[in-house]
Amino acid sequence: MPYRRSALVLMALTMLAGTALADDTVVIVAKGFRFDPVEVTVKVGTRVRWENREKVQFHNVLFPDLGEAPGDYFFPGESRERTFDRPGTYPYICEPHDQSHQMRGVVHVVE
Ligand SMILES: [Cu+2]
Repeated sequence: MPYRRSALVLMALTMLAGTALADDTVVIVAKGFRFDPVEVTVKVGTRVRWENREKVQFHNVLFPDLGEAPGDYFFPGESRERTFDRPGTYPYICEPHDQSHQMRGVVHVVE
């Protein structure tokens, strides 16, 4: 049955690359002072979205290696997005919770 087969393919892709959505967006959940999944592998051009699913806690996303200012805090129900246009390994942290909770993750971008 074609539908079932495509569902299996989607499930496999989801396991490889976080939560794959139809619009080439991969979702990373911020909850319990963790990023989940901690590591994702995405293709160049993929949009990554961090969704805050805490009850009250804010977070941000900072890529220390890129020399950028920390991203604004985002609160429950809010999200942040970034599109990766070059292959590479992109470690990131939640700046206010990196020390106390080791809240960090990695985005691997491949061709
Ligand atoms: Cu945080």
